[in-house]
Amino acid sequence: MSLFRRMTLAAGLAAPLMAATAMAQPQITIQHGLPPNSHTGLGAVTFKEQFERLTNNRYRVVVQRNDNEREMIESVQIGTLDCTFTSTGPVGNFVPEVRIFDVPFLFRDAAHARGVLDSEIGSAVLARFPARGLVGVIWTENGFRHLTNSRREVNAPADMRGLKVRTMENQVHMRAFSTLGALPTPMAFSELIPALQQGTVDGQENPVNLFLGFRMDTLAQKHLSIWNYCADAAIFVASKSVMDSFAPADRELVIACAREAAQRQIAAARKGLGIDGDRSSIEECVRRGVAVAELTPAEKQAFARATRPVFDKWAQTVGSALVQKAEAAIARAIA
Ligand code: TK8
Repeated sequence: MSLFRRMTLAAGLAAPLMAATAMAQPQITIQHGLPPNSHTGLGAVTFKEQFERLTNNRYRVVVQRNDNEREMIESVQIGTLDCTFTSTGPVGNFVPEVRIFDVPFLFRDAAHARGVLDSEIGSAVLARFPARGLVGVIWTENGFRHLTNSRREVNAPADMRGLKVRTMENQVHMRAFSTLGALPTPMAFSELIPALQQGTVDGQENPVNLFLGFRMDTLAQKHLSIWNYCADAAIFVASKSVMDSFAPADRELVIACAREAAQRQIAAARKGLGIDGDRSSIEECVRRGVAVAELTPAEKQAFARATRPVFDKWAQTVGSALVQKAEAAIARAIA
């Protein structure tokens, strides 16, 4: 159990005492995985500002960082944490249908991914959360995940053979890497930087803005493949028991504030990546001496075909109606 988790539990135990003295202003805690100046930090702070303002400070919102996303979702599920902005990374372990958004090379670009998240597929997946004690309030974005490694340029499936790559604790991602002949090593984000420092993995995959923010280029990650492997959907997840305890009007405010926060988070996650013409993040990688391989549509299709069995495996774990809709989405993606 991490120090952070112990602190969260300690805060939970202290709650009844605090409630007696501070009945007037209940507290909501939101956790997210990255530093305050990141896109998730911006999302969490926006939620805090909006919710406190729109409720005339009837609530106090506390923002905390926790770089173990599985732990956050577990806490939200049992109700010791109120809500979180998380990537979909470990969410499929709680709501299996979410894994559709982890299927590799499913989405062509940000607009395609956004269209599917906002479509009935996105809503159908959110509808599966309450049965697991969670409320999937709104889809947001973490940015496309791209591969970096210390060993070689990667622009074809064969280049992946034997690469030891840190993945999230996500079965779909792990299977994608093993299907390509790489060696997936799942761990929480908190363990990633030490693993790169110690060279226990050759590579990792994350949005470019995270790669830059954590200076992974200084940790031997000299090769970057812009391959749009996964349009990392992120999500605002709230505890169902906490949401149920709110008056309907306050519940609506949670949703409205999460929507506002998501919009700012999405804009920050996309910044500099070539969407809307701003390529500053990719250019910064080049300036730092990273060898950037931007895969052509044909090269990406080779990866989409090579990882197609991952879709079939995913399909075994979810309902057939969702799979049919996803089939149509994937057909469009690799057509
Ligand atoms: C935090 C995520 C997370 C993920 C990971 O919201 O574990 O690689 O990418 O850090 O951004």
